[in-house]
Amino acid sequence: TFNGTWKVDRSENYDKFMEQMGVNVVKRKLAAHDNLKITLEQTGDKFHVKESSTFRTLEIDFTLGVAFEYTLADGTEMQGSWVMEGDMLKGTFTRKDNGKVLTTTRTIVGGELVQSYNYEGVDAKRIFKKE
Ligand code: MYR
Repeated sequence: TFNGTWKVDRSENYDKFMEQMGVNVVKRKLAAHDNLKITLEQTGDKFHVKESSTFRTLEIDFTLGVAFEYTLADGTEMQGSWVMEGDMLKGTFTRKDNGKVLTTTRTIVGGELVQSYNYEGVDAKRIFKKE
C-alpha cells in the first residue's frame, strides 16, 4: 500500500532532470533541499495527496485513469493522470506550455517509496522513507 506519509530521503540525477525541464540553476539548488513530504491516502481508485515542501503546501485529489491538472512548484502547468499497473502507479503528464510529456512512476521497494521521473530522455529518482 502507498498509504502513509513519505519524506524524501535522497535523489538520483534529479538536478539533470530539472535542467532538462528548463529549471534554472538557482531554483535547482533550492529544489535539491526541498524537504518534500507526500501523504498518500488511497480509497479504492481515488487518491488524496498532501504535498508539502519548502516551496508550498497543497492537496490534490485524483481518480486512477482520470485526467487532472497539476502545477509544478515553478509554475509549470501540466495535465495528466495516474493508472495502476500491478503494484506500480504510472503517471503520464503533458506540459501545457510545450506539449511535451513527463512520465513518472511510484512503487514500494524495500519499504521505501521510489518515484521515478522521465522527461525528454532524462531519468531521475527520488526515494522517500515512511514517517
Ligand atoms: C501527485 O500525485 O503527487 C500529483 C501529481 C504529480 C504529477 C507528476 C509530478 C512530477 C513532478 C516533477 C518535478 C519536476 C521539477 C522540475
